[in-house]
Amino acid sequence: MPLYMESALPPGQRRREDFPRFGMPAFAGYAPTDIVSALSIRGEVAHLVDLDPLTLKGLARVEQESDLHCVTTWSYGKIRWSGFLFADFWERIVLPRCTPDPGAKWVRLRGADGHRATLRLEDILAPDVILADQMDGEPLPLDHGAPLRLVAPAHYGYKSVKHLEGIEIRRSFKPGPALLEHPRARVAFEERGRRVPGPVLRSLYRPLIGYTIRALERP
Ligand SMILES: Nc1nc2c(c(=O)[nH]1)N[C@H]1C(S)=C(S)[C@@H](COP(=O)(O)O)O[C@H]1N2
Ligand SMILES: [Mo]
Repeated sequence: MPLYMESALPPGQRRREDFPRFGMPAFAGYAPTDIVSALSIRGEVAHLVDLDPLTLKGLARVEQESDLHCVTTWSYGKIRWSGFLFADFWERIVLPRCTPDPGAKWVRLRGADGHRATLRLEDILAPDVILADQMDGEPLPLDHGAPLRLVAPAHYGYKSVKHLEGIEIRRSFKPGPALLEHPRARVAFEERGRRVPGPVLRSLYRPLIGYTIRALERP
C-alpha cells in the first residue's frame, strides 16, 4: 500500500499543475470587463426576465472544492469555488418569476464572448452545480469567467460557461460551438462528444492543448 494516493482522475485525463485560461480560440479576442450586466432568462417561459445580478446575492452562499476536466484531456484540481446552487436559483428565482414550460427539459447557457452550451435540466439541477462568483477566496478573475460562471464538475469543462449573460429554457438540445458538443458530456462516462467514442477523441483533442492555451493568453 502506498502511503497516500493522488485522487484518481476520470478516464483519459491528465493532471496539470497550472490553471490556464482555456476555451474556444474563436472567442479569444473577446475582452471581458468587470461590468456586471443583467442576466437574461428567455426561451420557453411565460415571462421574460432580465435579472439584476444583485438578486443572486439574496440566495444562500455555498462553497465547493472541485476539479475542472477539459475535454481536451487536461484536468486541474482542487479549485475552491463560491457562489450559489443552481438548483436554488431555479427554485427561488426562475420558477416563480419566469414560469418555465414544464415540458422544456434543457437549459442553454450563453457567455458574453459568444460561447454557448446546453445541459439537461436534471443535470444542471444536480447538487454540485453552482453559479460561481468567487474562486479561491477572491472575486472570480476575468480569465476564469467574471463576473459569473457555471461550475458543473461532473461534466466536461465546455458546459461550465464563463461570463454568463443569458439562460434559455428549451424543449430540445441544440449543439453549440464546442466541437461535437455531447448532450450530457459526463466525465465519468467519457462522453467527450457526439457519435465519436471518447477514447478516440482523447488523441484527437490532446494536440490542441498547447495551441489553445497560447491563443487565449492575454498580452
Ligand atoms: N464563455 C466561455 N465559457 C467557457 C469557454 C469559453 O471559451 N467561453 N470554454 C470552456 C472550456 S472548453 C473549458 S475547458 C473551461 C475552461 O475554464 P478556464 O478558462 O477557467 O480554465 O471553460 C469553458 N467555458
Ligand atoms: Mo475545454
